[in-house]
Amino acid sequence: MAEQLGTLEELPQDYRDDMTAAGVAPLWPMMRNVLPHGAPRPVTRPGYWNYQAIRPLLHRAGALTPVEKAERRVLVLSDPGRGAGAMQATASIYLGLQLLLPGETAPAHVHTPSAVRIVVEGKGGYTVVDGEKLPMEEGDLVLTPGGEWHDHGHEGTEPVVWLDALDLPLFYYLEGSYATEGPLQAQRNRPDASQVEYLSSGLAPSRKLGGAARRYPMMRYPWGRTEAALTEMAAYTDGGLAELDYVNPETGADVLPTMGFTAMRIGAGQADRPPLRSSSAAFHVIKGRGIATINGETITFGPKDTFTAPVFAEITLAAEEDAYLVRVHDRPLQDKLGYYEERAR
Ligand code: 1HN
Repeated sequence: MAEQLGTLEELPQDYRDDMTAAGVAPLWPMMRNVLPHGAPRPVTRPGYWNYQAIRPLLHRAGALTPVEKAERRVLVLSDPGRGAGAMQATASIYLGLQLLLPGETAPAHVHTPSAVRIVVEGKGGYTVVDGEKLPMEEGDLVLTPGGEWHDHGHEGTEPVVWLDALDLPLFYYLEGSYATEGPLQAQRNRPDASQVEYLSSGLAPSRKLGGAARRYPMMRYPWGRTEAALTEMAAYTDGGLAELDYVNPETGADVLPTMGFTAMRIGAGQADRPPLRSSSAAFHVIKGRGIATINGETITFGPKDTFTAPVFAEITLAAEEDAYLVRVHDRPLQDKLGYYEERAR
C-alpha cells in the first residue's frame, strides 16, 4: 500500500490540458481525499451555540422581518468547519432556531426532507401535521416527516422559539429537495395521538383485521413524560446515566427514516464517555449545566444551548447539575446503508 500516490504536478502539462479538454481527470491524485485510510476525515468541526447570545438576534429578526416575508423566520446554525452561511451543522444534519410571534402563522407546505422541532421556549405554539394539531411545549419533540403537510401557529402571548433539525443536507446533495405550498390546513377537533392513542408506553390501539397503523402514528413526544422516564431509569443505573431512543410506538423503529433522537440524562457530578460513533450528532440541552469535550475542544453548556460533534468524535459530557439533553443523530441512515459503527476509545 503506497503512502504517497502520484500527483497532478508530476504529469506533463499538455497531457493535463488534453484530459481537461476531454472532460476527464486522473483519479490517483484525488484518491486519498475521497477514500482516506482508517477513518473518514470530516470537514465538520465541533460547533457551539449559546442560546442567550442568539436570543436577542432572533427577537431582532422578529422586529425586522414579518413572517409573511420569511415564510419560516429562522437563524441557521452553520458548521464552523464550513463557515458562515453554511446550511448544515454536520454533514447530514441541518439546524436552525425558528421564531414565531403571538398571532402569527407560518404557511402550510410539504417537502421531501423530514424535520423535527424541539421546543426551546414559549407557550401557545403549535404545528399542524396532516390535520393533526400538535401543541408545542418546552422540550417537546414534534415530527414533520417528509411528505406530510405542515404549518405552524401561535395562540399564546410570548414569542415561541424552537430548534428545527432536518435531513436537508442529504436531500440537497441528492438533488431531491423541493417543497409544494398550500393553504393552511383544517385542524381536526381532537387532541393529538400522544394524548389519545399512545397515552401510555406499551399500549397501542387494538389492532383490527385489515386496519393498518399510520406510517407516523405519533408525531409529538411530550417532554414531561420523557423527563420522568429518564429520571426513573437513572435511579437504577450506574452514575445516574440514562438514555432513551424516540421510537415509533407501533413498530419500535426509529421515528424517521434518516434521523434519530435520543433523550439523555447525566446526573450531577457524573460524566458520559460514549464510544466513537460513525454517526454525527447535535446535542440540545433541555436543562442542566455541564462541560462537554469534543475532540479536545471544551464547551461549557447551559439550558437551551446546542452543540455538535463530527463523525467518530471523542466526546465527554460532564454534568455539573443534573443534565437533560436530546441528541440528534444520523444513525438510522447509517444503519440502513449498513455502515454504522462504534469504536472503543
Ligand atoms: C422548513 O420547512 C421549516 O416547516 C423550517 O418550519 C426550516 C429549513 C429548510 C427547509 C425547510 C418549517 C426549514 C424548512
